[in-house]
Amino acid sequence: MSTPPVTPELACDIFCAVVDNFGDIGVCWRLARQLRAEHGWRVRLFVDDLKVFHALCPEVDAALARQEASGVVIEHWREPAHAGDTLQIADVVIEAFACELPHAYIAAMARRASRPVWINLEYLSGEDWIADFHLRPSPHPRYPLDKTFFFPGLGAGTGGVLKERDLDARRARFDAASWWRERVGIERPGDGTTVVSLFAYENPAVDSLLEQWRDGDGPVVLLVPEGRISGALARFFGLPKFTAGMSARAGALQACALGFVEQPRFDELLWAADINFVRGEDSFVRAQWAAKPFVWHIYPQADDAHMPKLDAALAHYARELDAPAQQAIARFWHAWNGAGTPDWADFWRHRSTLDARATRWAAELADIGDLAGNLVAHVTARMAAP
Ligand code: TRH
Repeated sequence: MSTPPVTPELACDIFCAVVDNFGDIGVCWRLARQLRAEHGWRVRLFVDDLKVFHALCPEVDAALARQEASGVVIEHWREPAHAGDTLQIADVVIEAFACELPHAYIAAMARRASRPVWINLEYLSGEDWIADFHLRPSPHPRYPLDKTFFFPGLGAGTGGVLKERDLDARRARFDAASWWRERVGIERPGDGTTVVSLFAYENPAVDSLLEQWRDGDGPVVLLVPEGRISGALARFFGLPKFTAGMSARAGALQACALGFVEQPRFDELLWAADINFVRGEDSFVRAQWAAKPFVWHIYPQADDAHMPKLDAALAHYARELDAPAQQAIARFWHAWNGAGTPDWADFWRHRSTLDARATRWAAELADIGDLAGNLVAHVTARMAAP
């Protein structure tokens, strides 16, 4: 649900430490743009790794200490003590994924006449306990400051997930034919072909899946953004590498490697495909808004701690499906995450059920309200409180 701006000039600082890959900055960059564009907030984004940021936003220059893109001020967060050249403390401070704020900054927050609203934005999870912990305050041990835990989630009572106001309209306007010519360099495949997008970490299950697509009855076009899975594609096709612009064929399978594109264009890949393999956090969310069947390669954690999160997401997404479809999707998602061997035919025979569910699920998820709007509503209520 969208909320009008609290004040046009409300200032917000977002701190983001890039742990690995693209998800940390991916989420923060999307949130920063949305707070600026849709809620009129004045946003500064502190990021410790501008090279990774550059991949998502090519206009970011990794050599600059301070710059601006899409109306957001971007500061290179160089060392833990650095928090901008001046210690101007914003009205709202968002610490993403429990990255530690500079001590000098926290001390200055405590000195500020009107205390900032301090939010710890957590990682997304579909687990039930999220709703109980969402918006819980945690007092600072030394300063008169409260930090509030903001939990993105897939169910009622959570912070929801990010969704731009114009996303559905952009999806409706998507010109698939032009996209295929421009990005893949071939004509859009006909209805008899299954188009699969593959954004994943290294995955031992991919060889078996590639074999099944190669030996299957129907043609499959596989779109693979260059990245961690590209080596497996190269080995499968007997190529030295599988980089942007390359394509390869084997049996019923044609694979095309795509270059990494700026973040706002990533959705187009998901709209162009019939089914999307996604990973981490942000692409997982975008696949849900694409309203197409998808398979999640969850970020692997020690001791299989990620498996309950995978099952919690399945419980939301696959609820309502009949038992055979529910079991097939669970088998396939588990196999893609290391438990078993993926069986494409067993999974894809439920295609029409999965198509219909994907559309309904996108509507259900939208009912929770978008994360940026929910965050703004929370801050507005906090600031209005006596
Ligand atoms: O890259 P990810 O695996 O990110 C992460 C990190 O590993 C992080 O540490 C972890 O905590 C988190 O997952 C859960 O996957 P994710 O989250 O999907 O982020 C990928 C981003 O890259 C997403 O914002 C989309 C973007 N992207 C582009 O902008 N252009 C592209 O061409 C592609 C393929 C992706």
